[in-house]
Amino acid sequence: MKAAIVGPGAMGTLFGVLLADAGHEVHMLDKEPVRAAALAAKDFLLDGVSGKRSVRIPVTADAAAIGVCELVFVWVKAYDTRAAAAALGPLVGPDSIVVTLQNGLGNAQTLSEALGAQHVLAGSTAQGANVVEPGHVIHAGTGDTFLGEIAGPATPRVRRICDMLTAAGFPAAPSDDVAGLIWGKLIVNVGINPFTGLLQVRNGELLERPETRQLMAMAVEEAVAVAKAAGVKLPFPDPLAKVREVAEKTGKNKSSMHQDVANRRRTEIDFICGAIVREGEKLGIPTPVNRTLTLLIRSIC
Ligand code: KPL
Repeated sequence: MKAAIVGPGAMGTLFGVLLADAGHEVHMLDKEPVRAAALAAKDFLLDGVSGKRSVRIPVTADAAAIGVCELVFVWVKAYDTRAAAAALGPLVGPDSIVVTLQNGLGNAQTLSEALGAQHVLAGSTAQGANVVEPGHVIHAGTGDTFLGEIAGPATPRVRRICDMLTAAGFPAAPSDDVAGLIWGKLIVNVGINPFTGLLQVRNGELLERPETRQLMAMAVEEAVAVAKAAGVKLPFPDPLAKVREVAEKTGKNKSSMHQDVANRRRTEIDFICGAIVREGEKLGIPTPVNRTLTLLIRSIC
C-alpha cells in the first residue's frame, strides 16, 4: 500500500519504519525542508521492544512530490494539525484515507473540515516511542490501537486498515465509538502527561508517591465529569484504574510532554488539560486542577 506519514517525530517515525519494514511503500512529509533533506539522506533507525531496524524512507517537505496515497497517517503535534491539513492536500485523492491517532481533542474535526469528513478515520494508540535524534527512535512500549469511522460503526475500510496495522506489528482493532476512544485517550493523557512534564519523570514513576497519585486522581476526576456532561461513553469502567494501568504498562516511557518540556518545545497541553477546561466551560463544569496544570506547563514551555 502507498502510505504517507505526516510528521516524522517519535510516533511518525515508529509507524513509518514498521510499515516500510512490512513492505509498504512509505513516504514521509516533514514541514521543515532542511530537516527533510537531512532525514532523506540517511536510514531511519528503530530500537526497542520491537527489535532493531534500519530502513531508508523518502522524506520531503513537498506533498506534491509524493502525490496521492491510499493511506495518510497524521502524526504532527495537535497544535500543528491545522497547518498539516492545509499542506497535505496533494496526498489526498478521491479514495484516500487519512488516519489520526494523535493525542488531544479536535484533530479529527480539524482534518475533516479541511479535507472532507469522508476521508478521515480516527482512533487512539497505546504505542509509545522516544526520539533519540531525528530519524532515530526507541520503541518504548507496545499496546493496543483502536480505529473507527468518525461517526457510526466500523466499516470494511476500518477493518482492512486494522489488519494492515496488525500485520505490521501494531495490534489494532476496529471501534464503533471513536468519540469514546478519543476521550478515553484524552483522560489517560490528562492523568499522565502534565505530571511527567512538570516532574520530569518516566510514566511509571508517577505511581511511586501517594502525593502524585492523588494529583493524578484530581485531574482525572475533573476530566471524567466533563466527559460525562458531554454525553461521552468512555471505553473503560474505571478511568483512574485505566490511567494507572497505562502508567504502569508504559512505565519506562518518557511521555510526549516529558520529552517536549525537556527539549523546551511547545507542548500539547492546550489540547489535553486545556481542552478539558474549554469543554468544562461550555458545559458549566468547574476544572480548576486542569486549568492550573495548563498554566503551569505554559509557564515553562
Ligand atoms: O500518549 C502518551 C504520551 O506520551 O503522550 C502516553 C499514553 C502517556 C504514553 O507515554
